[in-house]
Amino acid sequence: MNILKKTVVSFCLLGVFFSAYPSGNQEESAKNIALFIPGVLSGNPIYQMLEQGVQKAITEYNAENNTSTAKFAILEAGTNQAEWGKKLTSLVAQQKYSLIISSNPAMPDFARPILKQFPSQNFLFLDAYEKNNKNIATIRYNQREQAFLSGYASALATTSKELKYANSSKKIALIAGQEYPVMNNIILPAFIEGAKAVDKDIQVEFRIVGNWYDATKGSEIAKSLYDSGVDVILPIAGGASQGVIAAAQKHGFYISWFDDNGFNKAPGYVISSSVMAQEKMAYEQTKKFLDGNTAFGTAKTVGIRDGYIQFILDDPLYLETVPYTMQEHMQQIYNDILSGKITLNPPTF
Ligand code: RBF
Repeated sequence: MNILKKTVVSFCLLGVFFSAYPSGNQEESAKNIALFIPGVLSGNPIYQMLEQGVQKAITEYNAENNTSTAKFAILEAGTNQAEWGKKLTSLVAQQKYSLIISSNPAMPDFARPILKQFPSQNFLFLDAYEKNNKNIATIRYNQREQAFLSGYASALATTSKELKYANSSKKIALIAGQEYPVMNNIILPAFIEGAKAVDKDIQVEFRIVGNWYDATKGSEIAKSLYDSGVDVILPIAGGASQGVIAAAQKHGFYISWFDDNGFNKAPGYVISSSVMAQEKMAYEQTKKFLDGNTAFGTAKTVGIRDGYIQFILDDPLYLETVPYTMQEHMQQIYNDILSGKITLNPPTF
């Protein structure tokens, strides 16, 4: 039923999408942007931030230039990844969009074969890394820093004597939507690295949901981890993360949150938020494109020192939930990365 609903919704959106913009003249099409969501917006802050940033840039551009030439359309490609290539191809085949914006590490793999057929299409991919492709601009976040801080906070929480649900098991976990190279080679290893920097005896469990929407499965996995002694979980599973949060509130364990500020998702249960400035990045990069300044062919990595990775240290719910000594430790490690005392570059693989 749920899947059926999702399919209907994406077809409706597709309908709007295909009929929204009659083919314009050359100048108009130069400002026509398509936003390709590899998944669904609902329950996925990473895509919602992307959409908000692009929307803001378009609105601002039109207001500043007293025009309506900049337009954007959204295609939600849905949760069936087997269809993404086909959907992206039909989007490109319309030859209506001077730029296709998207976000996730797999996007260059989908774009590359399409470029053979449509060599003039340009793409901007955030949360992705593709070097030396003249049609593609990519910017990824330093997720070694982001996940290291999550691991560090999770380890401080599990070993804390002052946190109500911490059981000193020294067992924490990461639940991911699926396995992919950035998860296996950067995020998980850095989560472990951060945890072990606090206490080398911390044990890190890793589980996979198998998709980015099944909250029931997320909840079941979280419950079984909790039963085995895990008291802090980092969910990176899109809509399925909601199930992990529900389990935390039901059984009593902590959540380490990723990508956006998650403290108000379950007040008292969220001990950290390690965030990426995806909305800001989408806004800036869309503006840059509208001004004709996108650096196609480049691959950039941005992190804490650039202001695109942050660890939330001042949210009232953080200050309320987390013991003062833990806040001090987090501030210290954050400062050490910011000052360059600790360097955490993402590995190449
Ligand atoms: N993250 C989400 O939050 N929601 C998604 O639907 C989602 N889908 C993904 C699909 C693929 C093929 C890949 C490689 C990653 C996906 N991610 C998704 C993970 C996302 O790119 C990022 O790694 C995490 O959000 C952590 O920052």
